[in-house]
Amino acid sequence: MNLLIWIAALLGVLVLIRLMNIVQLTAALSGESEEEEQNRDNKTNAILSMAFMIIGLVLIVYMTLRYSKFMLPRPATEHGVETDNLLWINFGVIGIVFFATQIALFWFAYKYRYDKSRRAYFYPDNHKLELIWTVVPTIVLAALIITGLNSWNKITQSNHTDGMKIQVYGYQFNWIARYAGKDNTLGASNYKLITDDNGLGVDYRDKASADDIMTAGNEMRLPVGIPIDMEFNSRDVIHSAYFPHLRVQMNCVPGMTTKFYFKPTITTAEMRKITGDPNFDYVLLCNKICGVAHYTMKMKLVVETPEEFQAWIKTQKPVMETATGTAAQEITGGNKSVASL
Ligand SMILES: [Cu+2]
Repeated sequence: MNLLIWIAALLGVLVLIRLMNIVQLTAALSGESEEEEQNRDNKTNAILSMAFMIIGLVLIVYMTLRYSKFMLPRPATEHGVETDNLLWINFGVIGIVFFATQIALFWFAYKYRYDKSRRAYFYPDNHKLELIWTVVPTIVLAALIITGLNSWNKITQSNHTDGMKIQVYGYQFNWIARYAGKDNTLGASNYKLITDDNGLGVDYRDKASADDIMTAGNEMRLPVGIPIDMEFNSRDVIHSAYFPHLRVQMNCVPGMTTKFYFKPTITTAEMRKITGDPNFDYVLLCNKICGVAHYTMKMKLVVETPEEFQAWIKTQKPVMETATGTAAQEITGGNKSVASL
């Protein structure tokens, strides 16, 4: 089948070449000079390039409007509103420059196509023009970068300490979430302690780990309106924790802890109303091509009221109970009662 398509395409090209030969022959027979013929070709190409520009630009506008429903819904976090604004300012600037340069490019090609009666104008340089097209983009880019950096610093500043501590652990190929529990302190963890039983390498000797909670099943939850101080780790390769609707993304790097501080503002139930999709769910995805099953790294995220969240977290098991004995026993010297602290 493929071979047939290729042969058909090849035959099509051959037919086109023959057709062009015929056109040339008829032109020669009708006594048209080579120059006249070139002029005619130039004009045809100039008109075609204008048509290409108009159709292209119209299609860009049409596709953007037609498929905008596939864009992310409005941000479900406080900082997300700010990053979205930055994004749209960037799109605006890029859009204006794109339309201006494309129209100028095609218009010049059309307007200044070869004309026998026109002499080329020798115009080697213009310092004023060069100054303008250097200074204006410099100012615009500097403004974009400085406002972007300011926002980024505000979002990632390190003195956030009031947030609920949650650790998100990436591994090939899924996620684990660990909540800090009542003391809001995550027990120490160390990659050297990772075993089959203790997937996060939690140090059970650290009392802070006693009330840490690990989520069961492929789901994590967050309370709405409460600041979250999220830590990210990886057990193997670099992953990237990506909550598209929360506008949160952070690399998970083996051997180091990265952080993201944010505050969810819209619950899953509210977002279902906003999007008009009764099956809408927030997700945590991996945004680094991390291996063969990268695409399966997906965890459901539920954002709910603090009351609903509290009710749910009570049903989750402490990390120590999820360790099936040996690991916790070894480290605590067989003192399993630590789990009930
Ligand atoms: Cu991954």
